[in-house]
Amino acid sequence: RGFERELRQAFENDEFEMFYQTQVDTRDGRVCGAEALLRWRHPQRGLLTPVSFLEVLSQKPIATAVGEWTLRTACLHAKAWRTRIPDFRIGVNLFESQLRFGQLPGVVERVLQDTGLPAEALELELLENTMMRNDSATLKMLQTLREMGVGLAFDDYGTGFASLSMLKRFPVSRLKIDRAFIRDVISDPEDAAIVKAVIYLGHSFGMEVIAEGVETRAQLDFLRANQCHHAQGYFFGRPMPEAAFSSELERNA
Ligand code: G
Ligand code: G
Ligand code: MN
Ligand code: NA
Repeated sequence: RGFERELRQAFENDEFEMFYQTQVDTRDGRVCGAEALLRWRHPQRGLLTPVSFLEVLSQKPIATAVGEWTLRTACLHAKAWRTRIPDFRIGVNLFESQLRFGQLPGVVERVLQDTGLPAEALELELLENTMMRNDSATLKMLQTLREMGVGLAFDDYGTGFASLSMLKRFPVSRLKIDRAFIRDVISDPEDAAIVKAVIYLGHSFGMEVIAEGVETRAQLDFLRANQCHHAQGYFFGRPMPEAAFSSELERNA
């Protein structure tokens, strides 16, 4: 179809670009990582966020190539940022198709080798629908990645149909609390209860927990008071191009 051809052309023309959003340690406010976020710099329509193209892209064969490119680009940038922040980590979102053919551990290993980024510095973000595929091949692949030292984050945690037993079955190393629960966490006692429960749940499983969508000081204070050690959101910074993110690190480090 037309849109698929357009996406393929865009990829070949280098119109895709990675943006980065800061992740901080709530205990001391230090920058400890970033999430890599895909953007399309469209020659006519300007800068496009994934909402306008991700659904189509993710269902096309080209998603696997784009996914490998995002991984490689993000790892290359993160490698440079680790000279400023030695324990800097980079989060990279995966397309479902990247888990389909069993090649992901090999791809990740090659990218880490080529870029010189240590495995502990990479965290792959998975949506529950990816893990809900729930076949033993996917599970084995995720275990291989964890054994390599790569982190696995459960993205948008709490909004979908994931059962608690998935936390037992899958080798997840971090929960990302969906921003839907953070938005009203100060005013809505039910959201507050959910957030506290997810923090407790994650820690009980030996996982790290990061809150998404933090926009205010009050939300940050709540998270810190409840032992949520990591946070991400507009309060700390918007997603920004690589050069802008580098300058921010220079100013803050
Ligand atoms: O901030 P943003 O509008 O970029 O995020 C929109 C959604 O697109 C998020 O849910 C995020 O998980 C997804 N997304 C952003 N970048 C990537 C990417 O590089 N690969 C994949 N698979 N998903 C991404
Ligand atoms: O789906 P995922 O959580 O991976 O993608 C993050 C999405 O959330 C991106 O679209 C990003 O631009 C957006 N985002 C990041 N921080 C905030 C925030 O503090 N508030 C809101 N409303 N959106 C955010
Ligand atoms: Mn994500
Ligand atoms: Na999310």
